[in-house]
Amino acid sequence: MPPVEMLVPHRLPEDAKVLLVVNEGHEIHHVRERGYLEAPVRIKAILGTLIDSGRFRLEPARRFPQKHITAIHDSAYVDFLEAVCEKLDPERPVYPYVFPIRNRTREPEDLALRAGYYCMDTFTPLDRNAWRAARGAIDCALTAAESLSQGQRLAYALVRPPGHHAERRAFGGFCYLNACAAAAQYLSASGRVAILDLDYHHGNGQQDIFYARADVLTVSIHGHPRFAFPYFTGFEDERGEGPGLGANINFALPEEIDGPAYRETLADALAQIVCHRPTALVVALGLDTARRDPTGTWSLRARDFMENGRMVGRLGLPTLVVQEGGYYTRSLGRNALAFFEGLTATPSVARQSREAGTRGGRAISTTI
Ligand code: SP5
Ligand code: ZN
Repeated sequence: MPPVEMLVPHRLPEDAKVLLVVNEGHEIHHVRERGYLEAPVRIKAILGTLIDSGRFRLEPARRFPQKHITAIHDSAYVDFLEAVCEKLDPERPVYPYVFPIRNRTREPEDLALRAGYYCMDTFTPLDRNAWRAARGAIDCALTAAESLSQGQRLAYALVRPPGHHAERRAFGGFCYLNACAAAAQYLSASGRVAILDLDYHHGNGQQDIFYARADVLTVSIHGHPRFAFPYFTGFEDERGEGPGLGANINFALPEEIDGPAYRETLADALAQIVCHRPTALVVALGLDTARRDPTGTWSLRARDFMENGRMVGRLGLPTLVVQEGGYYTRSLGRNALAFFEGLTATPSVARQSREAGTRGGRAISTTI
């Protein structure tokens, strides 16, 4: 079979394109410390490749009320983030350094101590624009989620800072607000939802947020916490609690994994998602599973991302993809594009784009 890109018409009709919502203001959050990998160039690298492909339709983000954030985050945490970030000197980010591992009952007054009260590591700073940028990412994810609820079958929230490490009341791992969780929460108003986290690092944020919920399934495929961040979560015996028991599934994989081995686990994860019978799927797309990623140890290549996308697309679910990690700038664009080529290559997605009103003859389905 020839490569997928040769099978798809060069100019897609607008309604056959993937809806793309980009966090326009993301550059305001820029931690300039050497070695801080979560940098604005990540979005630029992906966006350039996507635009050149002609397969995406850009839509501006709409503003959503704060209640969508407090639906998934503790309101004291949200107030803290907003108030503190606005107060900071733009040149002076605050790094947490003391953590309440013995007693969490009293929130300290001192700003740097409060940072530790609400944080899980020492490398994710609070800075002047972290709140505003993270809020922008939430608006993008919600704009894309809303489009799904209006009949769009596939949307991509291309955002930074990432969100999947942000828990109900904690930031860390370069994340402040959990955009994929906000989108899943939004979509859960109209039916069961599944989150599939494909980032190299465990999706502890949405695990924490939905741990006791049966209606939102959280699945994560990641490097085993014995060697991979966030180190203290992501074990396979974390299965949910109360009504949510069984609705959290972790696949903790070894340090070395290639494309075929990864797909064996992905197939298991997708089978679990089918069992949950969701009405919508949120994919937390980390590209740090790629070869040469400085935070990961795996070796996926563009063709693997395409195959992964193809497998996810075969579920035939309305799908929202939210960008998470991925730090090897040179391959970010091609790997993201390959994932979407795979996603849109499936007959089921093509069938849906016909239903969504794609003109006959130019539909993706006619070429596959
Ligand atoms: C969203 C995501 O992929 N987060 C990944 C977090 C993994 N971080 C690895 C730890 C990096 C610590 N480096 C400290 C650099 C600042 N001195
Ligand atoms: Zn990651």
